[in-house]
Amino acid sequence: MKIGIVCYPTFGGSGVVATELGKGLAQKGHKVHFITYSQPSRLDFLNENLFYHEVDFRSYPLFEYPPYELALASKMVSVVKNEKLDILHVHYAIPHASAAYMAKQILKTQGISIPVVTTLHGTDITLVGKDASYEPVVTFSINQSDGVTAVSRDLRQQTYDSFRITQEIEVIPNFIDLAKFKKQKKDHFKKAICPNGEMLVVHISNFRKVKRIGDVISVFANIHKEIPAKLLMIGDGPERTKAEKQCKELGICDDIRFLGKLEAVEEVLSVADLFLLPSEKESFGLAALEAMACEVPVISSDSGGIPELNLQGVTGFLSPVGDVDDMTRKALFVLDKNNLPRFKENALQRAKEFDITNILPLYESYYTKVMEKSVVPIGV
Ligand code: GMT
Repeated sequence: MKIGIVCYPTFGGSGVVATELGKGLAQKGHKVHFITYSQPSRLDFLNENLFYHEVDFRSYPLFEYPPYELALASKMVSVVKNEKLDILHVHYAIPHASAAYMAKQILKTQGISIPVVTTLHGTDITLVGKDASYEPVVTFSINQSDGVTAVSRDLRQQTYDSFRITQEIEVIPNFIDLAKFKKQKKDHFKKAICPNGEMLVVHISNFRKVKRIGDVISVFANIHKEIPAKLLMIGDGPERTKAEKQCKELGICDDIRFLGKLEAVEEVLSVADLFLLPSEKESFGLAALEAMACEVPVISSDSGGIPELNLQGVTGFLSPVGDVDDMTRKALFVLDKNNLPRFKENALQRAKEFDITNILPLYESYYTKVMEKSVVPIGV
């Protein structure tokens, strides 16, 4: 198959999923063409089946906001035509689904038919997409897609609840490549961070409000009162400064380090004992899956699609959003030396269910189904 993948090339979860999907498909022999405004951060290996097309959007004195969506649609038109793509798969509805609709209509006038699959990732539905400034376009472009997938059952339901959807939405969960993303032996690293055998707690996100970074610090501060522990904060974003201030106020700066954006998060996760994900909303929680793949149990909120991944009392625990005390109690239970090995093992076993080898075939057969459905009968 010749597949065009459109995504945000940044550190966000949707970009990571799209890039890993493209890499996996390329390894299976499909030709995969990425169409993005810069090279996806994880598109790091050379493969004869992988191609990258940069969307060039020009600035012009008249444009306060350069019309990225138009440049993207134009690039989609040229890549579909020149590379004779079979299908376009866009990740994150805004603005990728509407740009794909525009490209599809332009191509139709040239006698070219291209099926479009839109994958909904989370905030494109639960936050930004719902906003009145985008909602009509999001609803329209989801309904005009030839196929729509959501990364969890909860996100599918939220989409049906928040938009007037006439499409059937298929759930294809996020995945991880366990052959690459796994616990590494990094004892020296653990010794450097936790010289006195402290427990290592980790949080990874883009530090937006929705991640409830303040709860991460509060839960850690409570753990720290009870047992020797260190916290590593990985990622960056608008809430970081506030979180650093909170650490200072609590007087625990010496035991918390903000590492910023890191490429090789598996190196840090390999030495972690617990992962915190207290998000307000989370359609799936790819960061938690990455932690579990490195044998790290998870204390999370029970919001969105997280319960479809993190199993209560098995791979960690879930608490109501904002219930810092409950999260603390559960974190201390998991970190108890008599319990930790069992939770670590369970986390890994659960992560294996989301291995790329199980999920990639779901996308391949979904593409085939959509392509078969979209074939225009001769004479119509
Ligand atoms: O919100 C983020 O962390 C980024 C966002 C994205 O689309 O880039 O992540 C969403 O998609 C991820 C991949 O499908 C999911 O694992 C995240 O749960 C989801 N984030 C939210 O729903 C807040």
